[in-house]
Amino acid sequence: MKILHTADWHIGKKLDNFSRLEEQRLVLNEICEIADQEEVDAVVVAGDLFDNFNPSSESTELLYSTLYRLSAHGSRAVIAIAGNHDSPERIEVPDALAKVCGIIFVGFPNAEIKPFQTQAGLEIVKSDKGFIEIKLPKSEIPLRILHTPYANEQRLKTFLGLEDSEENLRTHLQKHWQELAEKYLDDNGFNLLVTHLYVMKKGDPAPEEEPDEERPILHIGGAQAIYTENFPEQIHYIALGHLHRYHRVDKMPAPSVYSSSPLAYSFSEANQTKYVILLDAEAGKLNNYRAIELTKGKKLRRGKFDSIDEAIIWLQEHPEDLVELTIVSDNYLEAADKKRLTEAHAGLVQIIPQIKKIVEEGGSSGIDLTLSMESLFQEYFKSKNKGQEPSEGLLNVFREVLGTEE
Ligand SMILES: [Mn+2]
Repeated sequence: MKILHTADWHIGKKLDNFSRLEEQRLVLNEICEIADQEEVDAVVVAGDLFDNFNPSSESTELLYSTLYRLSAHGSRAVIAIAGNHDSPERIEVPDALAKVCGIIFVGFPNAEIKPFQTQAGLEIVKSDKGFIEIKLPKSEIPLRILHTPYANEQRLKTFLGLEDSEENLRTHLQKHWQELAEKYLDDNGFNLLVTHLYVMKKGDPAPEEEPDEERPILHIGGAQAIYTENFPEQIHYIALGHLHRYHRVDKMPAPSVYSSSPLAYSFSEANQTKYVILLDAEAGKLNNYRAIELTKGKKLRRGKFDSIDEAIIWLQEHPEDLVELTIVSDNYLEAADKKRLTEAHAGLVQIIPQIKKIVEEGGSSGIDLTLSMESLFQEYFKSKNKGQEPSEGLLNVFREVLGTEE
């Protein structure tokens, strides 16, 4: 049995003002082609299908048409769960139509999927809260899936009857999974758990380079973090979504893997290669899994220069990329320089001015009112801008305002 694991499509996501929809179209097409070439039996999309709760009609169309292609006319199981960016209600809306094609949407934790059968011979043979067993047309062995969409505390309270505290979240999910595992899982099938959560190996440091919005909420003590030791040992593979970097979190009790998002969605992901994961499975075990590199979409590139001319040369060397540029200088970045930079590159997302000089915060010695108006302005500007000197251009404007320009 072959299973494809992907996650964090974030359809409709923009990088600042830059739409990524065309790149998404290309990379999702690439994923469909991989599924066909590898003749996979099932596809698991581990959450954050859309980037926001109210996706545009273009985004919706792209999600549905992609999942439909992946379903191969109801012969391939496609299971898509909600992430923290998805509206769980909205994810489940097309359910009645989706099932005809073998597409299973899971919006809420603990959802119970009503059994169905497609004309191509795909069938849900068992179902419980948070669990399905699928009979696939081309596979002898059943595929069992424990499905847990993103669950914040609110959703967990509502759908799992959770009370407070972080320990409760972990123990509650552990107990929930354990009960399902004992009831339904043995080595006569392949057992997969799919979830959209922040998962770490207990004791490991938290990953640093992650998009801000996917970081765990630390002020509630990392309440969203689930430990790999919370997964039941009957599971053969844990398909994760949420963090955008490809990595295996742990190998015990089974490989728990973040597949990565298909595109780099923030500059913190600038140097990452993106993948989908192909599983080769049989009854009772995972033979192996392989990360297949995705090649479509723009590169995100970060550059840092202290000369505008050098920055422009570098920008012109990378015309196809989306770029974040840091300009190191003594002074405020002049409008004219900013203009030269933006005109040099169509994909310049952000210019970050970085001031070299950091003047130590001296004790406030009072204001010397005998100084000239211009000196007072310079002192004021420096005090408001971390010691940065006003540029000559700005001083000229100031002089003009004062009417003292020669
Ligand atoms: Mn997420």
